[in-house]
Amino acid sequence: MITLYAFGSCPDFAKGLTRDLRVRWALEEAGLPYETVLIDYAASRSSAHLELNPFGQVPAVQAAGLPTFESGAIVLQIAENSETLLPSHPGARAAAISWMFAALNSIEPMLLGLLDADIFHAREPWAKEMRAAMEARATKRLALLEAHLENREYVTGQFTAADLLMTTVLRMLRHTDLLKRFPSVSALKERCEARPAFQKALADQLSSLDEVIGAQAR
Ligand SMILES: N[C@@H](CCC(=O)N[C@@H](CS)C(=O)NCC(=O)O)C(=O)O
Repeated sequence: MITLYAFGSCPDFAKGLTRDLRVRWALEEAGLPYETVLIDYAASRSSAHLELNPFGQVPAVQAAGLPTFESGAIVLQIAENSETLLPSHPGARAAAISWMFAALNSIEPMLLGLLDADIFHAREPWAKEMRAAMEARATKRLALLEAHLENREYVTGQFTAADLLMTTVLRMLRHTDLLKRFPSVSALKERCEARPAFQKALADQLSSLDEVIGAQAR
């Protein structure tokens, strides 16, 4: 059985965004059953959780006694057993892995600056000053993604774990209207969010946020 560690509560702005969604979605696409252990902040700093994720973060996963952390690593591990998420053809596989890392290393950091300015540090005096620079940085990178996607339905031509990660990254901009400037990027996100596996993962995540945190998480 695969065990996923996720938060049992989070601020409203983070509902539907926390990174366990990536893992839930990948598990749904791969058709793998899993159980969820919901933790709170105190549990995330416990020595038991730090064994699973040295940064005290979620998601973390245990499968067959092996702990994995970092959402990208977990999704890659799940994808290894799913032709949908990671095609076996060497060219398609190389492209999918490249784009998985691109979503997490070349797009996500560019978008997180806007979350910092608008949400995490919104009350800091410097947040307003940095916002324009953060938006310009995100816009530049999204414009290149838009150009890549102009004649493609998915980042590598067919749906893979790269689209899954890219979609969860793009969702971080939902408090802005920035994506409206990028029709192909928006279309990719909407196409992926329409997948039944995404809908199921999102519904499960949102309903888990209302559950009482289990004693086993402490
Ligand atoms: N690079 C990590 C980031 C994980 C991360 O930032 N997790 C957030 C929830 S989405 C978290 O645990 N925040 C609480 C904290 O950092 O203490 C990954 O992709 O798994």
